[in-house]
This record gives sequence, structure tokens and C-alpha cells, in this order.
Amino acid sequence: MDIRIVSTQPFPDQKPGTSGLRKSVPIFQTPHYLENFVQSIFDTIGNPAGQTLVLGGDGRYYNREAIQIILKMAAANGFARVKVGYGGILSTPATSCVIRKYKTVGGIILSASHNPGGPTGDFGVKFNTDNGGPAPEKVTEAIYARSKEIREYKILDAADIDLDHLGESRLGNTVIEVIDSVQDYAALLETLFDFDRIQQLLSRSDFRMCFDAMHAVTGPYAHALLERRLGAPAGTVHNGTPLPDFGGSHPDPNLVYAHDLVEILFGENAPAFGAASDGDGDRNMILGNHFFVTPSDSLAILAANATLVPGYRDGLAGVARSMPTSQAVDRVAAKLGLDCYETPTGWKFFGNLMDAGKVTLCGEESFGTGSNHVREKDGLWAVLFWLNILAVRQQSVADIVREHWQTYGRNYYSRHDYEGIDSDRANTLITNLRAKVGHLAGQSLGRYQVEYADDFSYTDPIDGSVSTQQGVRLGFSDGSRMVFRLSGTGTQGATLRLYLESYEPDPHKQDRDPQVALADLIAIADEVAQIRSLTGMDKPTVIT
Ligand code: VG1
Ligand code: CO
Repeated sequence: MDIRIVSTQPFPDQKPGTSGLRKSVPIFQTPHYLENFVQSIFDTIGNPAGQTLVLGGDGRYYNREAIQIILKMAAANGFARVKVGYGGILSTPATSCVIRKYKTVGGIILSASHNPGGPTGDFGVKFNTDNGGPAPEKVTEAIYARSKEIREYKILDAADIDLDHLGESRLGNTVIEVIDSVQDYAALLETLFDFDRIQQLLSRSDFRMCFDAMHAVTGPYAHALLERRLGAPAGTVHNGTPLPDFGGSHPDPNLVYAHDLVEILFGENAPAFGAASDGDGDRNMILGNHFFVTPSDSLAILAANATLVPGYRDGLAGVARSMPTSQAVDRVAAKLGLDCYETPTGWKFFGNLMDAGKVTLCGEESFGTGSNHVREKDGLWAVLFWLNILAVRQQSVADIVREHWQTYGRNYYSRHDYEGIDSDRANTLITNLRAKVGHLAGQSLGRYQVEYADDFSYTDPIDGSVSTQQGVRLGFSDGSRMVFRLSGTGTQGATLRLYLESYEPDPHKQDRDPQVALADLIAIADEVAQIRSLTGMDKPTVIT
């Protein structure tokens, strides 16, 4: 065996963000950059002897090259086996599924999720631990600490592995197993949903659906599940071939970046149901005929209807949402007598709650929903969950959502993103807010009375770990809220996210445009945070 020990210098910037390490492709192509980070992960895992690693990515530019490097490093580090996705493809939820099913030590997912790809786009490395979930903060901190002192890494001198044939081969003493990217995951979803009933729905002449894979990882999964297994007509899946640059767009399933799908669902002769997923397949957007379901409402509706779905027939242990996500699901939990947890942004905070059996469903406002079937958010899972509900209730998406509002009230919700802000200005804005919040409680802002104002801090109820400075939030006496935080997934400048929410119990007032319903709060947010003057931008770059 030709193990090479390569001397290297640490890079100072390998601190994982909300979800993995994300940098531009040219940075990842800098000699030793990827290798240093991967060796830091392996050193943190400890003793790889006898262990299995799962490896795959979303197919973006540099995916295949990075996989070859990581396979040779895994072999040089002494892993017994690596399960790698066919063609280098594994979605984030599928990776989580494979880690859990085969009880492996963890997995590496090559993805920058919703960030654009291509030679000058973004690349990323996420590490998931043996429960199948994103590494918790204590692990990402350890990886980062290791990356700051690393002096060498190990790699095997060997030929590339053929990723386009299923089956086993060897790199040194390590077995490399190219696995079907879809099979294990599809088999798991089949245990949760009523596939027969969904199949009947999809065969009805008056029900058409359309799924936009955005040229990202879910193409092969959606073709296999929706068209081949569940019988949706060929052509139901749009943009189903993963491309290294996602066809030049953001693989981000929201009203702005999934505009082709939005045009179809809001056009003439629109289908009954539409959905899209992101780069690595963990997010989802749900649309009805001329209707958009906010991700926060989607979580609440899945929770309220869970017992209609075989995998959740016996009810939920509890639910959880990230702090900026609307409180719609809290109302469902209250009515059903379920515990409801509020965590910081990022899926890594849900893992402990799920492992401890405290929650079954989790969600984020950023188009992420999931359950304890894996330890990731899961785009196609959410699509099948909705299809299962539609098949049972035989109502339109819009009717289901409106009925939900009548029962629970409507949480008007919107997120305003200000992208590409100068980092210093963004930090000033947040620093100013932090200084201000201590004095805001009890004050009136317009017609709103501030009930509490703080910088969100979370104590994990299972392991007691504390995460501070997770977003400045203002809560008002009528239940309205606003939250300010900086994105932890961007690679250029800073992105300010402003989250806005107000509650409307009156069914006659539930059909307003959210931007109109939230207009006063939007104005107050600008006044409190001086967004326009500090960013120099007069409106957000993305509104969802
Ligand atoms: C964003 C979202 C967050 C999500 C994260 C990863 O983070 O707001 O809810 O968990 O992306 O999503 P931020 O720090 O930019 O707000 V993904 O689909 O990477 O894995
Ligand atoms: Co993603």
C-alpha cells in the first residue's frame, strides 16, 4: 500500500457554519484545503479501524474530484469500508438513512445546499455523526480546533474508483462499495406512507402534479419514487437531471428561485399540486393550484394531520421548530397536548430531541421539514406526506390550509433577506441591536407593545449545552414577533435575515397579502434596526 503522508499548514477559516463548511469552489481547489478539513474530520472521529463511512454529494461542480480524494484519504486512514453513492450522488436525507440503517460511524455529504454551483460557485462539506444527523456544535468545534493545528494528512496513491458501476472494489485494505443512491431511502419512505392510496390519487385524471428537482440531487429520487414507483406520468418531474451548475440557477425552492414552478402553479390550467427541492434534497416548497404554503404552515398542517399517515398513525411524541419559524405549530401542539420545543436555526439542534424520543416532527421556516425517520430535514418525505394527506382528505391544498387557519388562526409570516451586505455594516447592525434590546421591553413601538426583547440563547434540554447569540428577537403583547439574524451559510459578505410574524384569529381577515398584513411590523423593524441606512439597500433582495 502506498500511503503518502503529506505535510500541510492550517487554514484559519475552516469553521463550519449553520450547516457544514461552505466556500467557493476555487477555495476548495486550493492545494490541501479540502484534504486538511477532511483529515480534521477523521482525526475527530478517532479510530477509523473497522469503521464504515458513508460518502456522497449533490452532484455539484467538484463533487466527483472531491469524492476520489476523500476515498483515498479514507483508505489511508484505515476505514474498513466506504459506502459511496452511485455516480457520487447521495441526497442529505438519503445519507442520513444509510448511516442509520447500516450503523456506520458517520457520513460526509458534499454540498453547499441551496447555494449556486459551478466553477466559480460554492462547494461544501457536511459531516454527519452516527445517529445520521448533522454533527452537533461540540463536534464541529472539535473539527475546527483540529483544523487550526493540523500539520499533515494521509492519502493513498492509487487509481480512481469507478463510481458508475454498482458493487465492491478495494483501495488498499478498504472496501469501496458503490451503492444505489435511491434504494435504501425509497424503502424507508415506503414504510411510512400509504403508497397505494397515493398511487390512486396520482392516477386520477383530475389530479395533476409537478415536481421541480431544479437540476439538483432529487432528480433520480423523484423519478424513481414519483414516476416509477407511484405511477405519476412521465414528465411529472421537471429538471430531473443533476447538473454540476444546476443549470445556472440557485437550487433554492422558494418563490423567487423556483419561479418556473411558481409560474406553472399560478398559470392557466394549473396542476393541483406542485413541489420543489433544493441542491441536496433536504428542503421542500409546497404549492397548490394558485396557492403557496409557507413552510411554517406546512409544518403545522403536517402535525395536525399526522395521524392520517400510516407511519404516524399512533400520534406524535412532540414537535420542534427553529426559533425564527412561525408559531403556527405551537398552536397545533397546544391543542393536541404535545410538547413543543424551540431551537436555534439549523437541523443539528433537533438531533438530541429526536434521539431522546421527545419529538417526532421538526421544521424550519427555510423550507425544511422532517421527522425522526432520519436525522435530517427531508424534501421528498414532505412531498409524500402532503400527497398522503391529499389522498385521504380529497380536498385541494388551498382548502386544507384555509380550514387549518379557521381552526387555529393564521400566523402571517414572511422572511426578508438582504444579501451581499458588507460584513462590517452587517455586524454593526447586529451589535447595535444587541445593545438596544435590553431597554426595549415594556416600550411601545407604533401600535405594538414590546413584551420581551433579547438575543436568543438555547440550553439543550438533553445534554445541557448552551448556544448563545442565536438571533435578536422582539416579541409583542399580541403575539407578533420579529427576529434579526445573520446567515451562517453564505460565502460572500453577509446576509441579514429579518423574520416577521403576526397572528390573526379572525377567519374574515385571513386572506390578506402577508406583506400588507405585516406592513407595520416591517416599518418598525427598519426603525429599530436602521436596515436601510446601514445596508444602503432600500428593499430586501429576496422575500419569502
Ligand atoms: C439556512 C436556513 C436554515 C437551514 C440552513 C441549512 O441557514 O436559514 O434554516 O438550516 O440554511 O440548510 P442560514 O444560517 O443561512 O440562515 V441546507 O438546506 O444546508 O442544508
Ligand atoms: Co439543503
